[in-house]
Amino acid sequence: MEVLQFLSVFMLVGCCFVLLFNNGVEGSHKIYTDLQSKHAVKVNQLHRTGFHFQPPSHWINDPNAPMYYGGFYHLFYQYNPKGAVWGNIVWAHSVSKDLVNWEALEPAIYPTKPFDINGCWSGSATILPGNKPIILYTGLDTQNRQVQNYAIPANLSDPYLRKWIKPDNNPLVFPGHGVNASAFRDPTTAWWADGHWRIIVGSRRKHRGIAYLYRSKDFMKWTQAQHPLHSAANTGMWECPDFFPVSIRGKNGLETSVNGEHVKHVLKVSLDVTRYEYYTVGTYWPEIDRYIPENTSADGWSGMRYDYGNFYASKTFFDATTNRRILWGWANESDAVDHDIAKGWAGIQAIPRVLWLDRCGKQLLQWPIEELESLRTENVQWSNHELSMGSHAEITGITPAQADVEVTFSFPSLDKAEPFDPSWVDAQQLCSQKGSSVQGGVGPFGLLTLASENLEEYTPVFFRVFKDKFKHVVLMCSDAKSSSLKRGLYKPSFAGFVNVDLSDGKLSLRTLIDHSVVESFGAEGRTCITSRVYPTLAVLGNAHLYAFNNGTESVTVEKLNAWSMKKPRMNEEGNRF
Ligand code: DQQ
Repeated sequence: MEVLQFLSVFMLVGCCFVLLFNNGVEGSHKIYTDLQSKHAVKVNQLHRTGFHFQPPSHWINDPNAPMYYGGFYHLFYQYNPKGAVWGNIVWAHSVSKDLVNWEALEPAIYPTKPFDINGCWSGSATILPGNKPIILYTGLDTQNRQVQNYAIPANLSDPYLRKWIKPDNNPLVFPGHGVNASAFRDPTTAWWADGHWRIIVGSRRKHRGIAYLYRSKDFMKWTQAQHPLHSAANTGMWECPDFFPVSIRGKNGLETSVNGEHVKHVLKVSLDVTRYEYYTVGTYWPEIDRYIPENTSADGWSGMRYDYGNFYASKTFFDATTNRRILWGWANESDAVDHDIAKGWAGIQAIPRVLWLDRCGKQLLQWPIEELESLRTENVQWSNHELSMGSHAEITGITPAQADVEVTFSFPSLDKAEPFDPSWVDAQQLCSQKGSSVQGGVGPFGLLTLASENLEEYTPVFFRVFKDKFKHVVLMCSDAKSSSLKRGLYKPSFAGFVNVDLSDGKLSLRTLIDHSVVESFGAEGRTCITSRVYPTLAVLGNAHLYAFNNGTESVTVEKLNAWSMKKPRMNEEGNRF
């Protein structure tokens, strides 16, 4: 009893501390009042990325309202123009012709009105009939309530959409009766069904994560539906929900309002409590406005993830010009706040990914947009290169700190796979126990990325195959444990299981390496992991790349194709299309 009392007091004090610390506003980002307006004196280039999306300096977080309009891809994002930690947030805006080269424009939305004076937080774009974009975003009003506002372009004939108007009939949506006004944010792209537009807004009631549903005939007057579109117990605040249809056949994306026989739906939520996301695949019935996940989609902490690493607040959009559904996600830092201040910047966006439903209908597949391949330059190829137990072979002839690597490994048999203990449900924990250097049977094998010459530092991305009673279990890891000699960094052993058929004795891996980010796609995009790492020795020209095998079964690099990656135009001053 005493222990229970102690725990409740402890939790109560903890909650008060969190609320006080956040100025009473329940927002998910830590607030450093003394640092948020500290301009970067100098931007440290060492760990800046070569081909990932980032502004020239300061803090970025969530991607907002991605869309295609007027011949340009538009990306907005949460940005602090005054410092390298979260704060002073505005909607920064960039445009691109190819999702690879970017030009920065003036911020599109920033606090000016009573309905957003305390913050312009995340939101989404909808293209209304007549090709008219409209943005819905969360404003923090004069009382710090989270309300949903809209903004429209001042001039539709400007393909850059430089100026946005926030009309005075805002906010469109107030937190209704019983809705927690400090946990009510991140409206989705709207979809049209049964004569109404619909959106969902992320929230929570106590510990239950909720996607509140709103309907409107004219996009201006919104009514809260009697019940949420979906909710799940004990998942905490749902940030940045995303809800969209996927085709049950083929790779083509679908416009957000499409539904029918050949369609399933995906609901993704970002869990504020731990900063990871999960998604479910299910069915949406517009007549009753219910979404029900399939029984193969765990709806909670053990759910499927787009990415098992640094990847949060993601958002998709439908690119009608190429029929793709494209995913953007924020690859947050893993270093400490004083490092961010010293760097003068924090946060990047992961490479945009095409996303579609796997043939089995149970999970999504993801792959970097093909436009990225335009940056590939020097190329090295291997075929049938055997990796005996305990060996590592250097991949030379490209720039290992800025590279794109595609590799297929094969193994003659699975007989030596280690036994799987069914209590191993947590992939990350398993990866941290059985790292890349602990000998296994089939695996660990993979790549040692951002490695120093004598392996004082390296970020291994690898597979390890286990034998369960009736099937094989494949673990994929991106392990930051040995990524840097620097202290005080978060160095997680990110990992996920890979649902893949091993009957052909092969496993493939694609890894994008970019100075402080290693973004990996296992088994054709079945499991993806992004790690943010900060090597001290394995930097720039001193970084190395190896293929390795630490399993007793020999493994062959059946095919390897690796490229140095060029730097695109990336939001620099004077960069004009
Ligand atoms: N970031 C935004 C919020 C969102 C959170 C504020 C997720 O709208 O819930 O910058 O990272």
